Parts: sequence; structure tokens; C-alpha cells
Amino acid sequence: MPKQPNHRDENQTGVITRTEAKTKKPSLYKVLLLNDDYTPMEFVVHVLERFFGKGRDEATRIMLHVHQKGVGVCGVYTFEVAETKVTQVMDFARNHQHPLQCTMEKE
Ligand code: TYC
Repeated sequence: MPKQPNHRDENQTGVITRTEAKTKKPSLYKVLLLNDDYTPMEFVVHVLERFFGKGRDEATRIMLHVHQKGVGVCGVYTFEVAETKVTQVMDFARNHQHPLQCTMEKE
């Protein structure tokens, strides 16, 4: 779809103001879970339900993918939302003394 064209309005004082519609889409970031040998599978499923809004079946599918492949995508978000998810998961894992690692990368 074409964006709205730039538009320059000149008011009665001669001041020119831009009224261009700002429609730039934000960059998106994948939030990733990393496999390890110690974090219980059930804990990872719980993380995916609690912080990523997954149902039990989808959470289990993602956990098993990470377990088998080493890394997997939990969701795709704008920068600040992704950063918040990473912090929440890392704090939650640390509080439960699990070595689970969560990170983000630009899509
Ligand atoms: N590999 C872990 C185990 O066998 C399970 C696990 C899955 C850990 C996903 C981390 O991101 C992870 N208990």
C-alpha cells in the first residue's frame, strides 16, 4: 500500500510545518530460549505459558524443539517488549536456581 505523501503546510506567519504521516514500522526482535542439561522440562513449559502466553501444547512443542535443536523462538516483539521478556525469564530462572538462558536477536 502506498504511504501518504509528504506535505508541507505554510500557515499565516509563514512558518512551514510537516504534516507527513509517520508510518514507519518498528524493528522486530525474536526472543530465544537456549537449551541446557539441568533446567527441568516442566519449568521451561511453565515459562512459555507464563511469559509468552502459550497454551500447554504449544509450550511443550517449543520446549521439545529447544531441547532437541539447542535453541528456539518463543515469540517476536518490538525491542522494549522483547527486552522485558528476556529480563523476566532470566530473573525467574535465577530465582529458581535454574541455568536457563533467554536472549533476543533482531529479526
Ligand atoms: N534439556 C533440558 C532437560 O533435559 C530441558 C530444557 C529444554 C532445558 C529447553 C532448557 O530451554 C530449555 N531437562
